[in-house]
Amino acid sequence: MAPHFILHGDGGGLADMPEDLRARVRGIACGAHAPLDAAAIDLFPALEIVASFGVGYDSVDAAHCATRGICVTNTPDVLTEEVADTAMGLLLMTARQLSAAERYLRAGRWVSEGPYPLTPATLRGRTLGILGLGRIGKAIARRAEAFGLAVQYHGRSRQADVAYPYHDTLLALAEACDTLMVVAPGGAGTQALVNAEVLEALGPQGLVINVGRGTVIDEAALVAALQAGTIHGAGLDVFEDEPHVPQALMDMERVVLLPHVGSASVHTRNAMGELVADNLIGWFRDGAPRTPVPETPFVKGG
Ligand code: NAP
Ligand code: 8YV
Repeated sequence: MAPHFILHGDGGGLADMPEDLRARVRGIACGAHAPLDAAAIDLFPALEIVASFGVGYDSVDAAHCATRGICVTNTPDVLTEEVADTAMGLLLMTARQLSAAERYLRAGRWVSEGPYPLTPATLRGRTLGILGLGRIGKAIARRAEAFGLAVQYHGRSRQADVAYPYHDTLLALAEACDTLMVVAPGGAGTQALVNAEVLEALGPQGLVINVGRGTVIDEAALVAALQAGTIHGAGLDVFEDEPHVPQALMDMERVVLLPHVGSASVHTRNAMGELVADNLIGWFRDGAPRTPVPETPFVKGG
């Protein structure tokens, strides 16, 4: 099959591309690891589309793209179930200290010291508060119901298609639950929403799981709350400054840390990659991308 595109660049610095080449670039495929701010976007005067590899697109200045008529696309739906699976795994690992228990076995301590200590925390009897009951949040909620957990949620608006109790502030949600599942997008609107007050409201049995974006939690406040016993534990797949994880979190046994693997199976990453390609092909061949973000609902030439 003939290639659809002439490819340039391999994730290196955009500013390092020769100016005459930048002038000809009409589409960019990118991931969250390579932020595209307004200055980077404006290096490409002929740019028509930014196809982002991921559902969260806080790393792309979509508002700026909108002002230039540049279409931004993301990869919704194809990763929803995978990320929800990861979120439930992380919750279970955190409540029952499963990675610490495995480290104990591998270190030979089952043989030398006897059974692993009983875990102070359990999923039994917990109420799961979901911050961001969107596509992934709802898939997590369905799984949580099957695990016997009560589900409540907060977002900017009530969701019409679910009957879970809604709280119009995050603090009210935290006061009503002991387990907080963060699956809201990053960006200015959610920056440090989960702060010291919210963590305190969860109480000493509190668990915080984050599969959304690291920036949604005030990481310093989280470290302080864990160190002081204000909450019991945390399970984190995302961090403020990836791939850097604060040593204070690394040092805590009641914290489970994953290297942003929510969608990271071959199956799901292939589906995401295909959607990136379909968006680019859709734009250049048919004039309409498959999954534009709400800020740029553009069709080509219109
Ligand atoms: P989605 O369907 O758009 O859901 C996002 C939810 O967040 C919506 O329910 C929205 O509700 C809520 N929300 C948005 N802004 C908010 C705010 N300022 N305050 C409170 N709630 C807010 O997106 P999705 O497909 O479920 O993906 C959610 C996020 O998961 C992505 O943006 C990404 O950051 C993260 N993610 C992480 C991984 C990973 O590997 N860990 C993988 C995929 C996705 P309202 O509009 O009513 O506020
Ligand atoms: C990816 C994600 O790991 O979709 C998202 O928002 O965070 C993950 O699925 C990431 O986008 C890869 O760059």
